[in-house]
Amino acid sequence: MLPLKQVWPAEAATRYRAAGHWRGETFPGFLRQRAAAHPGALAIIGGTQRWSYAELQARAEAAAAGFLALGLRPGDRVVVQLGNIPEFFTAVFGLFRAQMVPVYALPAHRQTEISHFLRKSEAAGYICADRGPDGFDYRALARDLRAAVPALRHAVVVGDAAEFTPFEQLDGNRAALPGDPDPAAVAFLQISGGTTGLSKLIPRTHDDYIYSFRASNEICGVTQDSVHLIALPAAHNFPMSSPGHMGTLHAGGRVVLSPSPAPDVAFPLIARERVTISGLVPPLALLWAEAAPRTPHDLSSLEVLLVGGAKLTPEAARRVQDALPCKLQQVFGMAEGLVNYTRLDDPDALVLETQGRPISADDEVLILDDLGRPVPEGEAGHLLARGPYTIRGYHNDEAANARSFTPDGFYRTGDIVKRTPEGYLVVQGRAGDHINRAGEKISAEEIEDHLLAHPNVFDAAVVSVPDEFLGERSCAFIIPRGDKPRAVALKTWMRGRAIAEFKVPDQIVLVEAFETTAAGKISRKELRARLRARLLAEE
Ligand code: J2J
Repeated sequence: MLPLKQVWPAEAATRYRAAGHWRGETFPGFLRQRAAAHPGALAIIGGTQRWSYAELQARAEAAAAGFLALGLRPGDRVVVQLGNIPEFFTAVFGLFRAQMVPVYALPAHRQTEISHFLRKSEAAGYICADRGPDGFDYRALARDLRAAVPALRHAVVVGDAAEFTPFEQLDGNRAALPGDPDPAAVAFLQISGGTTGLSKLIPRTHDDYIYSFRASNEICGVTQDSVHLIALPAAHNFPMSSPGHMGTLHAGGRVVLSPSPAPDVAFPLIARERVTISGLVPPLALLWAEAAPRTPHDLSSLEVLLVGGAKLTPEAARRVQDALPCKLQQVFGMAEGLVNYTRLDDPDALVLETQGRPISADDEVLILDDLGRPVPEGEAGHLLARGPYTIRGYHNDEAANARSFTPDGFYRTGDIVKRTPEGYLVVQGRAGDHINRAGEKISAEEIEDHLLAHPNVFDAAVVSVPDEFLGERSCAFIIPRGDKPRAVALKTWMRGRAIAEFKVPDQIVLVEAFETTAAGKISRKELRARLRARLLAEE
């Protein structure tokens, strides 16, 4: 099994420790401390369950002992595919406690994605629920995974487990549990937005990740009095750490799980639990803004709404700010590390028109032109970042590492930004060809590869198109071969590829040929840009 590592140069690590960023805390360690200090305080509220810190800790310990009893070993990776249910936390803290490594998948992922995560991480286990809120049967997926990935030894299912291990019955000898992990060790693998090809795995350490949400708590005002509604998928990096459920648990606050971000589900929960903070992607923030003035539910407990994951335009930001009885905080982050926030006491101009500034004084940010030279202040360029919670490399992916990191350790974010005189970043767009569909990142290349597998597709180019609701939607340009495929049939066929539904192209346009220059071939990137321009000109 390839070892998991995330290594900062010794000089940087020493500096981050001396600055107090890395404090030697670990996930099992901080949960144990909260449970000892405030055993009766509520930690997790979801469905009909209301768990105190002591209860969460006890359940995590039982799950940890159960994982060991199954035959999983410390260091084993386990893909966790759970929605916003309390068992997500039992699973994840149970794995941490047993020194196993969660690999976070989203409920929307299907066999194509999950088998990639299993293989790339060399996982020995998979945890899912029996069914999703949409009725999808994850046990059928678990069967397919077992057949496709022989190294997968254990599938554990929350709810009706069928032939798999029932999650609820996990237990074992707690005396056999290992001690706490090394704070510098990799705690989990997060999933990248997948800008080129399939998603990459992001190794995050206890030290670096805990720093990112502990510092986020301070910036977002999260304390033990906070009640945080998790309306986005809990496994996504934003609701997990900016400041997210992990930040909230670290502070000793309360996490309320919403099975859906829709106002008719989230608003009653806000009123009932007196929610103080939540985080949303821009399209959902606009939905909330639309619904808030007419809702019978009392939203007056809300103090902060974080919006990020995709660009919130100044106009949209104003609508959100005007309609909701709380402060708007923009957040521009990435699972690889760097997170920027507008601050709660910032003037309107910054809150509405920028995506904030970095968390840490030790975040190093470069804005470079195409040739790698710093752009003049105020001009747009490529954003690169390095710092105490930005990774230095992906897991098991030399080619991606060579592309995505500079020799001196800066991560190339792929985002195009400019910096205001106050040092705040404004996102202008991105250099790569992914589609940011309501915060879900879709790699154009990955979708083109699927389309090219269709017998009647000669060539395919996938581009992003501005969309009033989603921010961006995907459009696939297809040159047919033989019988022209129908758009509906192609979409159905794409679904048959066992991919997340959000990756199925929103729009399909059949064309005779792709425009090429007199010189003949043009790059994929240039081709996508031209097709996008053509579509916009026609609309
Ligand atoms: C424009 N683009 C944004 C924003 C992210 C906090 C918040 C978000 C994420 C996230 C995260 C944006 N305006 N406000 O992990 O901790 C785009 C950029 C970025 C990419 C990262 C967090 N906020 N983006 O969205 O790993 O293109 O993380 O590089 O999913 O989302 O995507 P992801």
